[in-house]
Amino acid sequence: MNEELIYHQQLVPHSRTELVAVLRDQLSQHRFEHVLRVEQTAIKLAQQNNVNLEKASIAGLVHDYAKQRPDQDFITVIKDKQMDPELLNYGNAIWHGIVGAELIKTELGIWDEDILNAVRHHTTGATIMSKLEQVIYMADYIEPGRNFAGVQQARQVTNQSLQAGVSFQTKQTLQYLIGQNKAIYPKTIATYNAWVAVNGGN
Ligand code: DGI
Ligand code: FE
Ligand code: FE
Repeated sequence: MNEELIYHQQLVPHSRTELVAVLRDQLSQHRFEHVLRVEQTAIKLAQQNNVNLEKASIAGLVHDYAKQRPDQDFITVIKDKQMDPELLNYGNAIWHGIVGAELIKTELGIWDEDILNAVRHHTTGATIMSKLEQVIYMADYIEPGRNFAGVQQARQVTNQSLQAGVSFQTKQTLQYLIGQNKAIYPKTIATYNAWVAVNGGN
């Protein structure tokens, strides 16, 4: 059964229904349906891990808000806000979360840093992640529409322990990216070192 939360906390100047309508307008049908599944998965993980449900709903809905924006929109924000110039060596995969969070502030009126950090870090993770950030990182990976090899194990591990899920995904994603000869964004490596590598580098 789907949770349709009523927002009470003034984290967003819209009702959930209005926010959903904005997302339907911004995203393809395929991406929109992904976002709704991430929201529901995030709410479930939030319930299991004592995380604010309203934040989980909002962050789940908006995490891919900027995914279908043209590259130039991100490049403009990176330059205007003097974000890390290293970002310019990457593309939409890295930008839609980290840079997309800036668009979410001005365009959706969401200024809660906990929600914004969950969006920023949903692709690369981060060395230190709040429970909400962990919930969104995992919900994006295990939502019921995902069907890559290993997703069942990812769901089981995450249901046992949110942190173990973060570690599992971090390792799998890095292995996958290396297998594809992709450039690894330095924060992705930092996430791996913090969440997967054995203490002290031994
Ligand atoms: O936006 P989604 O498709 O729902 O999922 P996502 O935001 O987790 O991932 C977007 C893509 O980013 C996915 O294909 C994996 C890729 N990715 C994650 N970390 C890195 C990365 N790509 C590069 N090149 N470097 C990274 O460090
Ligand atoms: Fe994403
Ligand atoms: Fe996503």
